[in-house]
Amino acid sequence: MKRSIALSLAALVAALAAPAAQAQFAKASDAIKYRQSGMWILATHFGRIGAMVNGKVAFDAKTAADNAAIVAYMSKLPFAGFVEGSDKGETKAKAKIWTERVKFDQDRDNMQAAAAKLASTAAAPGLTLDQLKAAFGETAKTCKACHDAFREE
Ligand code: ASC
Repeated sequence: MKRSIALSLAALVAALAAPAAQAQFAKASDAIKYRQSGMWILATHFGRIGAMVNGKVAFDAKTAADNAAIVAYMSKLPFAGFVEGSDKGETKAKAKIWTERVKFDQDRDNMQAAAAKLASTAAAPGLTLDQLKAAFGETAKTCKACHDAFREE
């Protein structure tokens, strides 16, 4: 028993001491899968708002607010997946993410701020379609700016 606890502790210490990539993800492909999955959920809920903005689906303030809250939450998740060494593999991420990290992080911050504003706008009483359109448009710009710079076609 004591021995197995000691071994567990040794394993834990080793795990904690591993590089960040290994601490969070067993392998680079897991990090890629993680960020792509997060982006997929993000885009799905953003797209549901987009359908309203584009008149494909009837405007409904509660649906907009619900989806925008998910967008704001999901905007935070994918970035943990951009670990060192995950520029290779089944990914459209450009290698310059890791050499222009300051700009990448600024683009991330811009998107997360726009997503938070979209959520607060959508949740405010008396939301109009025009207000939703404006906040959606501002957020879409931040998605595009980062994709143009850091994602392969
Ligand atoms: C989406 C989606 C993106 C962004 C981008 C905004 O719904 O999947 O990548 O919006 O097109 O310009």
